[in-house]
Amino acid sequence: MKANIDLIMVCAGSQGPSDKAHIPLGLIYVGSALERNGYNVKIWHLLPEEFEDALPEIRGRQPLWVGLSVLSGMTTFYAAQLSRRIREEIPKTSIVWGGHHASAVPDECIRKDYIDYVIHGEGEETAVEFSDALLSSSDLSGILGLGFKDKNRCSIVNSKRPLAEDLDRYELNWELVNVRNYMNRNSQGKIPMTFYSSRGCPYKCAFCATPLYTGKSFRAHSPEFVTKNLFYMKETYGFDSVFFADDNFMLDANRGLEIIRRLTEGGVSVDTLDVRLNQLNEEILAKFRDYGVCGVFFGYESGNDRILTLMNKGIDVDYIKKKVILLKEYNIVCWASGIVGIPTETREEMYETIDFSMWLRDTLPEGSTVSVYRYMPLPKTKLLELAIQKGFQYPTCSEDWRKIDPIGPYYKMEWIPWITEQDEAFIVAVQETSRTKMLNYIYKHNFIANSINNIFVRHIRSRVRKRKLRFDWELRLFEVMRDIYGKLRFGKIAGFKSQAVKRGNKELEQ
Ligand code: B12
Ligand code: SF4
Repeated sequence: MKANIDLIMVCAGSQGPSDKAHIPLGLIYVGSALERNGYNVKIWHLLPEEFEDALPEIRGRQPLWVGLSVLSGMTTFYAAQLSRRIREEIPKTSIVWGGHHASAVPDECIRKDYIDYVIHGEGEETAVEFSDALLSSSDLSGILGLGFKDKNRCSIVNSKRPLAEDLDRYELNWELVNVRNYMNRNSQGKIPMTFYSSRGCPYKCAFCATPLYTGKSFRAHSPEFVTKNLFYMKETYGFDSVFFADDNFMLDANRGLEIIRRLTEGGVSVDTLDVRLNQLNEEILAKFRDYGVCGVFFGYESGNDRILTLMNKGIDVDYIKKKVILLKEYNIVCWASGIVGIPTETREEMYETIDFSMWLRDTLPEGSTVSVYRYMPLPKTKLLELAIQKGFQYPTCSEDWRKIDPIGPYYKMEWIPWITEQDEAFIVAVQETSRTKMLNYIYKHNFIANSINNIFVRHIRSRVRKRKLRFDWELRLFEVMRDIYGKLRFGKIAGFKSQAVKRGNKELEQ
């Protein structure tokens, strides 16, 4: 072995332990590439409360470098904290940031004193070239996709590395993680795993960061590669279902359907796949139904046409409605997601989205989930420019990133000043209650959970329709239900508190 390398998925998203249910695919790709090239890799998947316990073992391994996978938001803040602790504990080890945040703003990251190197863009090849160069103390200036500090501590960010065309050459070693940690039964009694079968998206939704990293052109694993890996996971561990987190699984419809067919015939059902509504038609939905595709995830984003245009979504409310009615006809369970708090969005426009989300919930097949998220201005996105014009305070340090989060834990949304306190309390209350559908997952008590949930949701809806902005006892009840859910599903209380709602309500009272 050439050297030890430790890779850490910093798991500090607002959804806490449930974020840890997703296998850290990015690190498995990077770790497998390093391992193939002679490095001894260990992957860690850490919640902030697990950082301290992991440090002694990392120190004991004396890694050549420790790599952190970092997303923008709360994770950025915790990744900075962890990096500082690694620096204190293992001062000789180099600290490398990779992942979406590091890729979006490598120049910002490399200036931090707790970051030695940044790998921006796809990490498989850069990580190997960088490790070899570090080991042999070679020149780093020619390594595409790398950011570093030169002898004078000046920050240098090398050019981007071209995106990989042939994804199949990235063989995956799943045993780099404890696969069993990612085995959770869903409401159908199946055990789904997250998989990413293609990269790239040609669309240009103004709020979305994805094409910045995965590129505009569609690059895909072959059906053989996908089925080989998923059948391996079925035979070895018992995963019998899959969630495709691809940017656009159905962009190449023939390939998508071929994968679904092969998987279904081999006993792996499709739990959910990310789609754009314009990729669905009757023929495709009929196939989904025949192959038993359980659900699709799509962004309806808004219930207002002006906002949809601003988002550059390329579809309007009528179009969404037509597709939703089709989904209902074919009885495809959906995960639909909307966003409120877009720059320039008025209160009435926001309410239209909330009303539309209730229409969606009524119309979509039983078991569907409709979630409304707060707008999160992501680095380098089109909408960020407008957000800044309208007063968004772009974080100047990693600490500030913790305030920017689309779900929780409910800091005051001072970073998007076009949202008033009152709106904020309302949005958060709607968000909280719209997520009660997660109780569906309590598979053993599905009927009871659903019944409680439905009564609860009916009550909340009538408050939303009447624009009643206070949700005191309802939110307390919701917190109890969520804690029960956390306990049953993850063995621990999620422990989220709706601070903003409480603060918002308090301020409304004054
Ligand atoms: C699955 C997914 C999740 C999962 C798993 C997240 C994860 N960290 O893997 C869950 C549901 C937990 C999740 C949560 C969130 N997500 Co998410 N998620 C995705 C999704 C759909 C796919 C990610 C994926 O698996 N890609 C496949 C792998 C192969 O690629 P990869 O992870 O990018 O890794 C490659 C490179 O980035 C790089 N790399 C990655 N890490 C490292 C580390 C090192 C050291 C190196 C060298 C290289 C390297 O090499 C890898 C191989 O090429 C993307 C959208 C997308 N299409 O990418 C959004 C996305 C990553 N999520 C996003 C966001 C904002 C979030 C949340 C913050 C939202 C929230 N607040 O709830 C949370 C944060 C959670 C957290 N843990 O911090 C944004 C990130 C934007 C940004 N600038 O950071 C994205 C791009 C979607 C978007 N809105 O545009 N997410
Ligand atoms: S939201 Fe989906 S379709 Fe739009 S740019 Fe992002 S990945 Fe592509």
